[in-house]
Amino acid sequence: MPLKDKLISKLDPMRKEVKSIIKEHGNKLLSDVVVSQAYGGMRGVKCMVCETSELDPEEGIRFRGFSIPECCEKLPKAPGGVQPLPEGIFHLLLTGDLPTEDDVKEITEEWRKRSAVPDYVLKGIDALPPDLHPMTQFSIGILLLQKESIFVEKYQGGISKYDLWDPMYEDVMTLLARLPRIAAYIYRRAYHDNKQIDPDPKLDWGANFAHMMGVKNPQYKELMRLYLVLHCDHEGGNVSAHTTHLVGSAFSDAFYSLSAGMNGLAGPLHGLANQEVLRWIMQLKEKLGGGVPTKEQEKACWDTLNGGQVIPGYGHAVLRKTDPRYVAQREFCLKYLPDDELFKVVSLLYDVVPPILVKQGKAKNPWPNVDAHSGVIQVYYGVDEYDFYTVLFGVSRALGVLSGLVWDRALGLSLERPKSLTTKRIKSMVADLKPKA
Ligand code: NMX
Ligand code: MLT
Repeated sequence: MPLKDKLISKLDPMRKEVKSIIKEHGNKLLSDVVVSQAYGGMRGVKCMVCETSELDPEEGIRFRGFSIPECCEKLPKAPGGVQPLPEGIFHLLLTGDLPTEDDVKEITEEWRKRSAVPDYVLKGIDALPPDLHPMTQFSIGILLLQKESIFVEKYQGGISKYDLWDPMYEDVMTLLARLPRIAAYIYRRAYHDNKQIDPDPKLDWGANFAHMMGVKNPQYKELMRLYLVLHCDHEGGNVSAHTTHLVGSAFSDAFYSLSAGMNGLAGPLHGLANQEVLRWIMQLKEKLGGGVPTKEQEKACWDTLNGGQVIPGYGHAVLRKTDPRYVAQREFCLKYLPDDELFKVVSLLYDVVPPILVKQGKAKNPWPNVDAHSGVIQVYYGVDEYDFYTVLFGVSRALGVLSGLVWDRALGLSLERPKSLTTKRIKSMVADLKPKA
């Protein structure tokens, strides 16, 4: 069944289920909120809905119920490849079903048909300073695509809010189709004298992205597929997903919503940590002049902590174990680049950093997250321009947050508008508030 028809077949049952949950259980308590959570980034407050994935603090992410190892095993591969295809994870996130080989072929073809980036978008990017941060260029590139939003056209034409998922789906498919070209264009312009590489219509979405970036090693195509699967979604509360969802809740279209989400991803406590990890490791290597004795690594960690900074790539707002996305990348390295010097540094840091964070006693999770590992693999394949790494993350994250946007509109989710309090108001309330049991 074509992707859109499959989605349509899921809409009514899901809408009915949600309606009946709200009707029968709408006034039941999901979460209490204590004062420290209001000041502390709402950590742990269960107050939003995301259908595409769910994060368990001890196990890590499950995409529509499937763990990372299960996705790596069950999702279709490219001919001759062993890594899962991003088209497959998109199918899973959007429909909740594992795709067949034909399902992923259909998505590859659909994205290929929609992939031509209008000239004014490329010209708009050309007008930016080439050394403007790639994430800023990426966010602007996404916004420039907004001119063709079908969602806006339909909204202005007068459409029922229950049908808005349809033009949202159309925009989402077009946006995803064009993202690799925009990202690769920014990359080649910033770091390769603007020598652009035309797309190859025979390639799948991830492989074509790798091709347009200009990395010759065929293994990089496999890495790109895995990378785009691993970073795609991390339930609804992370900054990029939450921002995309929040902006979308005002019926802003997919372009506005994703661009906003990408601006959140560009923060060093979120996606930009992947560039910061590499910067930190390279500074460390420079200080050590080649050798990497453990004592020096320890000192570098303490210097960072004593300087009031975070060790990038470690810690997490929800996870309390090593991130399975870190593990999947480590397995890739053990298979393809076991003797790489930077991989060895990353492995050594895995031994050194957690005990130090435990000793410092602040971080609730001393273990590495996804960003601790991704950059060194890029360097191995020649992509050593760290400032670009968060764009790679962004192309992948779009798969999850845009699937989420389609479901937000399909389920008729409301404008997001929580209640805020002033400190004065909280002070006036605290005497009468009960402590959490
Ligand atoms: N290095 C040093 N201190 C840390 C670290 C770290 N890696 N992680 C947490 N802490 C500190 C944190 O700054 C806080 O300090 P303070 O009490 O002075 O404010 C304290 O430990 C408690 O923080 P947590 O409750 O453990 O973590 P929180 O949920 O607030 O923040 C992160 C989560 C991810 C923002 C935090 O762990 C961090 O800054 N990590 C480094 C940056 C990073 O790798 N971000 C990428 C996350 C994954 N992603 O892709 O988005
Ligand atoms: C993510 O992938 O979004 C990060 O791990 C951050 C998070 O989940 O909060």
